[in-house]
Amino acid sequence: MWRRIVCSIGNLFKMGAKASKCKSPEGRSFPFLEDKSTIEVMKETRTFFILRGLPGSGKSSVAKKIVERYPSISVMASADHWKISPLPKESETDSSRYDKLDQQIKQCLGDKQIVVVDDTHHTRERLDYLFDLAKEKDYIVFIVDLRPANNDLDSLAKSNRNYTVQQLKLMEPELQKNIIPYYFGWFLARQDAEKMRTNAMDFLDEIWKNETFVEEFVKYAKSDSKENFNLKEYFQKKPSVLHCTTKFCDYGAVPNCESYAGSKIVGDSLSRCFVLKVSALFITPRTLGARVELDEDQQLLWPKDEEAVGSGDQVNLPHSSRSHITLACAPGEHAVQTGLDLLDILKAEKSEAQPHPQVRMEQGQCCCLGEGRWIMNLSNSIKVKTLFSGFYAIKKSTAE
Ligand code: 2AM
Repeated sequence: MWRRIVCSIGNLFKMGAKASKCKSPEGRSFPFLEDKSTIEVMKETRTFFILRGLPGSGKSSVAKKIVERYPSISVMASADHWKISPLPKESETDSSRYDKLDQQIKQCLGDKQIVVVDDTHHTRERLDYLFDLAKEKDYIVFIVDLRPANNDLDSLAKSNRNYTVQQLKLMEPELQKNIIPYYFGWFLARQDAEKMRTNAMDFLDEIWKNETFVEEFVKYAKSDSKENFNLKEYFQKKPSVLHCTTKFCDYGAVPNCESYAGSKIVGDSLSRCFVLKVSALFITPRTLGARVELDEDQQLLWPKDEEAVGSGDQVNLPHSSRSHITLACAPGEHAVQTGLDLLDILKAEKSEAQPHPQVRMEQGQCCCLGEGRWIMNLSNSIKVKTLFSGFYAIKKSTAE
């Protein structure tokens, strides 16, 4: 009966805790209800659940289970509670119908870490409105699709006397569509994101004390005032939620993104936690980023068609070499540049054209690759806890 967010894989990583069997009493499985590691990370993260499906598909029972699983940090906002019918009367507008529910949702965002919205969510307009609310408060969105087994609307209508098959059929086509996000990725838990930000700032502070760096970097930085150059001010454009992109989809416009979004591995991994290994920090005149080295299981989520890394070049890099977290960008630069800078650095590191100057730093060995490109390979890698999901809000800001 339920699709999309299901946890059936034999776990992709463990945080010391043993992966639990992922079965709910009805035989359905959800990492956020059953998987110990995911539950721990959920407690450190802000998540916004959008339960989606026809009336009677089981949304309310899942919503109830989420709230029971996370007492005191979660809240449910339900359309039923406010007597909102999924099919409006002709005289009704969405804004008046949803007024009370939306007031409740807005009040809960920020107040509670986990907000669960129980409604059919069968119109794109409504979803976009909720995606925006979640984005404003930096919540990670989990869409949970609940679909009737074999599309059996007759049984659903029989068990749910408020609706006829015809009415269900009006809502069904939209609910059959997969919602393709702007991008899929691993979103860092709040404390771990803070840890990464602190590490990045410490890195900037320390490297700025090194004369070799200052002299080399400032030459290439895109700044009119080289004398008063300030490294931290230069990198002040920062993403509000740190993440490691797996697949950029542009809401479906990117080739092959539908097959990625519909793949079993993605379906099995949505809303599940993963621990990523950060092995290096790097800086260029354009971006500041963290290199992420994926383990075998995490690589399964890396798009197969992505690399092509180095094709046409002399230096070939392994699959998923681009995986990274954007920490900040220079003025006028977009986050997408960070991955390109990382690939460029890795290729330069591999090429034997010239010896690279090295600087010893507190967290590791820092290497200059010319043209303002520096990478610090960490002596001790940093582990960051993340949740896998999509970013769905319609992009407005240029900082992402
Ligand atoms: P990032 O992964 O380097 O941070 C939204 O713009 C997110 O999708 C950003 O985080 C960005 O980069 C990533 N992104 C944007 N355009 C992209 C593209 N063409 N290819 C891959 N990732 C992209």
